[in-house]
Amino acid sequence: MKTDTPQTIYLKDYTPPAYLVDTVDLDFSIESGGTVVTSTLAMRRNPLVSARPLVLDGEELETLDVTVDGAKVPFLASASSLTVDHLPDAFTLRTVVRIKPDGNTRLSGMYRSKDGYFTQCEAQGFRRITWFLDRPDVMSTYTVTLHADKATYPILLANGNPVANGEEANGRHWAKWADPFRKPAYLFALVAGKLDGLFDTFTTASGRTVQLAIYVEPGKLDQCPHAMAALQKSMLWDEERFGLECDLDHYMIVAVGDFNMGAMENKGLNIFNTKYVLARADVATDVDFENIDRVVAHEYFHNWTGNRVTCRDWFQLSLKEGLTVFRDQEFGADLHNRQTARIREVRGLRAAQFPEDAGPMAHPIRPASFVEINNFYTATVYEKGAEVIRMIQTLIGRDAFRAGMDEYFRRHDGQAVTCEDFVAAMAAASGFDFTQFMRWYNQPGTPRVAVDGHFDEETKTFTLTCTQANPRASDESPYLIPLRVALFAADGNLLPGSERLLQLTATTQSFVFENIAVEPVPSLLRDFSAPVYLDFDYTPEQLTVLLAHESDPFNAWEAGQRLATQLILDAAAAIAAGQEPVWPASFVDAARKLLQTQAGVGNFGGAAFVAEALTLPGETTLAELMSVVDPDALHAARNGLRRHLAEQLEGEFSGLYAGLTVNEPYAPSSEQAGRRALRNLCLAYLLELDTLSVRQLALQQFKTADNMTDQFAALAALANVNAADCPQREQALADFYAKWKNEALVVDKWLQAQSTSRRPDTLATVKALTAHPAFDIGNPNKIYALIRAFGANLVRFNAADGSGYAFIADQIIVLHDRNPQVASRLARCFDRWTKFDAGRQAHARRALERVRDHAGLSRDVLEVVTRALGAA
Ligand code: B3K
Ligand code: ZN
Repeated sequence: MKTDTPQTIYLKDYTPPAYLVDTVDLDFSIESGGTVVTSTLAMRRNPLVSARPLVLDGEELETLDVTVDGAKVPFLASASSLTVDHLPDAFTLRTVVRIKPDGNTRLSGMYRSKDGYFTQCEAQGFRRITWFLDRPDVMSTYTVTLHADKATYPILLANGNPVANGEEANGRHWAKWADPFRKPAYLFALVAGKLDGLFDTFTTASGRTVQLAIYVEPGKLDQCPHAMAALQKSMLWDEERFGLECDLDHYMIVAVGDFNMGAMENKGLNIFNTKYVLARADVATDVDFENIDRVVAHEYFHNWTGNRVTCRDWFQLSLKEGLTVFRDQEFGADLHNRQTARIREVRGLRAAQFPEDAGPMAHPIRPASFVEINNFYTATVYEKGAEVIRMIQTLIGRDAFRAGMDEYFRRHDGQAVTCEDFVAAMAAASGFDFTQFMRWYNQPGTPRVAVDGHFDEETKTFTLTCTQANPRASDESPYLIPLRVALFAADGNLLPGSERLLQLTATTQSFVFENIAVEPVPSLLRDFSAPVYLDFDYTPEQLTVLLAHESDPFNAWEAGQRLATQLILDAAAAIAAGQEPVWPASFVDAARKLLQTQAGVGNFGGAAFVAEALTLPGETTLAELMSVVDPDALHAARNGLRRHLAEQLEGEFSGLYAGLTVNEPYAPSSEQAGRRALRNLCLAYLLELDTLSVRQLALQQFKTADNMTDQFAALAALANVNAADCPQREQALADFYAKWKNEALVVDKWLQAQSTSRRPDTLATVKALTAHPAFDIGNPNKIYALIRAFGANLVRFNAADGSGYAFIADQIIVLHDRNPQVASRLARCFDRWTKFDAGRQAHARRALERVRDHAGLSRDVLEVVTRALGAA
């Protein structure tokens, strides 16, 4: 195969479609030699566009027939388009194609997985099923008929409502579905397979009954109740918070083990990665349970934000994704623990989105161009996009935001629209001027806000001077940045009246607080009110005050993270210079206080908060703060601090470990999950001491745990033990695999515990595991667990000898054609290669060039690798 010269597509080139499709009728005949797809489209010329030929999209289609109004017509077919000219203003286009789902390894379009056939059409998979105008601004109503062998594929599903079914000759059967809602092709879905179903109902606020179903591989029904409950909770929450009712008669979720990403919001027929459906206490962790709540909600919420109102073009992706992530974050916060939810969101943003925004793939939440749209389902579009929506709510308030949502649906229900349309609805409902705010949609890069505090004893004023900059932006105009602040007295009291929402609108701007008697401690960017880096020259004493007294949980946590960050970065510099790091007693004292307040004495008490506060910032996040990353020194520094805390606080950790046992039966409640999180954090700290008794304690927990959270925490902690000789580690790994080798998702955990291990031999282990029966190169979850997770293992992936780079490059080459989307995600492991020393850069460059020069490289990987090499 020859590499096509990749074409860049620009937002500025958008033009409306030349033709519209009013109705789509699809007939799928699923046979062993392939699937024959007959498509009948009622089409007409778009009256707003001047006459031109019809150009349909297609990919890997074997065209058997093309007729217009029943007559054969001349057409021009290439590998990716079918052109028909001299068409009447309105006509019926019928095409017949054969596709080969069994050979579809890309998992885009229609493909086979263990239990049957599934589809994934977003962004451009529908063209791999039939010739079509595969763009989101072409919306149609669909009817779909499926024919297949009844014994092998007893379940036949498509979007909408079942309208008829029957038997056919040769043991075959058929089913017909009709979706009454107009939708773009990317929301099309079908499933044909042997599946078990869990059924329930939901009654909407207006009294309509919606039939709910979750379909999973046979034998897994006992892992579905949590997802069903999550769906029902989401439906209720969206009515209560946004007044949005489910419009469907049938809402189905189908879980499939082979899936490129998390889940897909196809109208009325969501298709999910099993990872976000299946859960039972003994196989899923607290985090898995919570993620399932969030992802089920996310896909359900898309039914309004994405499906009823969709995107005009793929540049507008954040219109639906940023907004829907914001909605699922809010749902998760209401359902679980709002304090720790916000902390985790920011932790995730800093670990993934900030590096992305500083690297070669940096893009605005609404990109201006792309080569392959699948490369833009990113942390920026999703998570930074959600932060942008959150800022809108922060600026106008919750009530106006709700009014803005109402206005958005009033104006645009049934339409394919742009980010401007969304913001215009918010502006109309609130009267707020968002002109300057739009910069958040159009610029890449994380802005930095440097704040300086000046106390004037004479005038009793405290002045905050804020200076913003974003070197990645195309020009120097300032952003509109909402900055939540408060002032604290040195004894930790909040100064009355000092809580303010500042609006930064100029490059440098000062804000004066009056009647301030003594120099206060400013708490800045409370609740992380904007996705920026906030610089303030805090003293450790000031941060200790905030950690102990801040009433905003995010900023209390943030104060602890700032303290730890400074210590680790100083220690890394010392280690790099051949010196011993020094750990001040004040940090240990602050940590001790936190451990003592876990019973609820401190502001946020809760074990969950303490667990977050005592989790040191991750290596990837810290690396962003270094000008040249020394991954070994950073790793040694961070673990040095962990060990120091373990030595100094051994008594506290042991005491808490014993005291935090959960005595009730397992439930994935935030209360229990918080206790487990802190208890397992204590275990992991204690294991830094690597004594025989702690190893045995970990092994004991591993063996006796009645839930996966505790069992896996013990396994992961043991897998991290550096000592060459650790029989407890070997036993836990062997027992875990023996016990769970038939539970695919648990095997993923086993792979990940090893690929993320800090052990020096991790690369050798990962390489060996690629040949283990547990691994399967055709399954994205396995690749993510073993290979991509290794690529995110900062110290091992960035080994000085380049072995980590060479390994990932090999894997990209193995995968690039088989599954370009997954291969391209692996290529993103190289995003930060220019932040390392010259020796590492030389190795990384060689690895990247080797991938780039591979003949026939897929467009997805080529875009990522070219941008990475262009960054040097
Ligand atoms: N909309 C899908 C993502 C599709 C990704 C295509 N490469 C899932 C979601 O965001 O809900
Ligand atoms: Zn989404």
